Amino acid sequence: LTSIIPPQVNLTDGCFTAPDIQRKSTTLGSLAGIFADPAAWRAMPAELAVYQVEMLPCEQREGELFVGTTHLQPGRVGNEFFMTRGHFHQRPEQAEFYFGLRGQGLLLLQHRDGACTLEQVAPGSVHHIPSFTAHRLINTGTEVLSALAVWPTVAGHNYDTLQPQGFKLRVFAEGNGWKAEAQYE
Ligand code: PAN
Ligand code: ZN
Repeated sequence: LTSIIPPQVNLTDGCFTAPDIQRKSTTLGSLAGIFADPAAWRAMPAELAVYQVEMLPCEQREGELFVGTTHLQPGRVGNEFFMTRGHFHQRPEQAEFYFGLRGQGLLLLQHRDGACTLEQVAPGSVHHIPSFTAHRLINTGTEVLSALAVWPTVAGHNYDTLQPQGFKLRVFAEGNGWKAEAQYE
């Protein structure tokens, strides 16, 4: 019997070593309508990479799981921290786990009833994203925020449900910290 070398993930930064790893970069230019201050967004370079997702390939059938890492750069658009687009799952009952590995930030959860919660993301933090809950990572720190995620391959992404209003809560820099502001009722 022989043994195989599995893919490796560096748990201090979430970087994978695997021949067939898939990577997707999201630029500031592709995040139109996401940040609160459109003038500040327009004044910044569109080609700037705000976050990169790397994940292991997996067959997208019922019961299977994806694993991947989001690397979210530090930065702001105006006073608002860099963040992921955020989504409900296409199959909204599908849950997910996030694990903080590097950097400091927040996980914004918007529940089915519209209530929002913020969880502190830091190395070692474990985040259960329940069914029917939209989620977004926010980098409130000065270094890259990296979070590992595990989610069902059938979950999919639904970016439309949150539009046009977006999440009910936004997070802005205040002094050396942050403040959250409700956007609408
Ligand atoms: C993550 C996210 C990743 C990028 O893998 O897809 O952080 O965020 P957006 O998809 O909102 O741009 C995940 O939650 N998958 O389900
Ligand atoms: Zn998700």
